[in-house]
Amino acid sequence: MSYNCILVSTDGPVGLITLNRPEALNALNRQITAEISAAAAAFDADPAIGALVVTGSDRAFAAGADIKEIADKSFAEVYEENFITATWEGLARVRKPTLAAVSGHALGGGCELALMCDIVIASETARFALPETAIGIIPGAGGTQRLTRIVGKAVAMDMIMSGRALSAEEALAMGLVSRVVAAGDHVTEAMTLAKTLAKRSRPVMQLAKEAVSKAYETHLQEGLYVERRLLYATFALEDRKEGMTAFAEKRPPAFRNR
Ligand code: CO8
Repeated sequence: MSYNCILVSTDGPVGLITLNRPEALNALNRQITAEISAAAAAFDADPAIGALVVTGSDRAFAAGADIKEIADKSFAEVYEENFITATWEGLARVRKPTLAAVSGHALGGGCELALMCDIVIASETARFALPETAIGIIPGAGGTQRLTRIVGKAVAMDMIMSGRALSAEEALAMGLVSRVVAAGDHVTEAMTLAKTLAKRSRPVMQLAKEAVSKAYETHLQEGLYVERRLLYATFALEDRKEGMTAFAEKRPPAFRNR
């Protein structure tokens, strides 16, 4: 299969997916999310592959959902398209070990994409944030659920309500990431770790993953369902339209609370 928005390669038993929309800081449009999910599913099904690494560029892992693509959507459209569920969640469904190698911006959906992976390796330049409320929506690809389970209510509320960004070191202290490495070393570190994991027994790794995931996924599906309904509801607001239009026009938003 050929892809337009991602680069796909292998190094021995490790599959590497590199987000490749540099003109938009790897903003996640429908095509790139579909391609990430398709590539992840293909690696998951490939018996030669034992682990997957997902990365972006040095400047941006991903700067969130593509605001320009969704700016004109209505509630009916995002609800009918089942916007997130339809293409975004392929990485979360992979049964083999998944690693995110993050440098630069991991914002909104980009942060959520990293949180879908089992292990997050950060470059010291990485910054994690959920800035959605500033443009009139709420996180919708697991941010309110996965982040809260990892960092707890206080930090999750702070990040989601204020858009506060975490540095790589803060993310390490709070458990979002497991390793911080020097700028530029994140992919090498992730690939080296992925090769180690890929050499272990496949079923044992999958069982370990399933067991750890269960520790915090119980009731997650319910939480994700509620989150999605509430995200779609923001598309009924004039303020959501204003937030995204203001971003595209490079001006501060003028919210009218409706
Ligand atoms: N969407 C679309 N385009 C983007 C995005 C984005 N999220 N982020 C950056 N770009 C584009 C810019 O518009 C710009 O394009 P152009 O050159 O044509 O103007 C290009 O990428 C480079 O960006 P900047 O010039 O802004 O670069 P800076 O270094 O000045 O700033 C930032 C980098 C801080 C990352 C800045 O671009 C920014 O704030 N981006 C938006 C971040 C954001 O708000 N992300 C959250 C998006 S919402 C989300 O992820 C919710 C997920 C669920 C959605 C479900 C919908 C139903």
